[in-house]
Amino acid sequence: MQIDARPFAYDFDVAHTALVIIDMQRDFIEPGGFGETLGNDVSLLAAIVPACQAALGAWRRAGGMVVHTREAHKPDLSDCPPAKRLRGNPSLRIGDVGPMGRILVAGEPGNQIIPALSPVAGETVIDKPGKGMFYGTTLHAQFQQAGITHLIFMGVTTEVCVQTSMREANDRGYDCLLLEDCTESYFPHFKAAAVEMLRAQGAIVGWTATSAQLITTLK
Ligand code: C5J
Repeated sequence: MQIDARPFAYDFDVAHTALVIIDMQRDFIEPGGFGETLGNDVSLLAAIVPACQAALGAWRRAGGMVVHTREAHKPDLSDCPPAKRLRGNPSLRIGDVGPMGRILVAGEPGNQIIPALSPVAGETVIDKPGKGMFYGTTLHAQFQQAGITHLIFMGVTTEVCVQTSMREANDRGYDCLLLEDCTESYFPHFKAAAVEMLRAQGAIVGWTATSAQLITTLK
């Protein structure tokens, strides 16, 4: 299959491609969660949910592999370096109790994927302690075992966990495509810059396209 992507056409086949959904967690997307507590307008991120649902629905119908990631630490925080915990808002750090449970801790209500994009049986769910999806996870081995060579990305936030994961994937040899309308940042100019730099210099990190382009291609 081929998508008329930017900066040039992206070729893939569903059997060797995974749809990767980065950190669409309640704490980042829902009002009253960690993201809002930090002073962010979460409605910006919530606005991409319908496009994500449409792309995920089409991908599921096509029978492709689906991976959901969560930024999540163990309850004892043994996988959270002090440098990460000490960064950010001193009154609400990783592991502290926030509006939806302990911040970025596995199993807490806010750490769950939003109901609109809930994983279904057979889909892979990865808890990652870092911003990138390969750091401290078995995902690369899982992709190799499944014969995955291409990755299509959605999720939040564009310039943090999405971009880091795409860069990690690019270095491991995957051909990566980002669905532009299925990713968002609390800072729109950060999203715009991240999208530009990922596809610059002849797709130095990867390609970009829209969910509509993917859905049309899969039909
Ligand atoms: C993600 C973050 N998921 N911004 N985390 O991007 O800290």
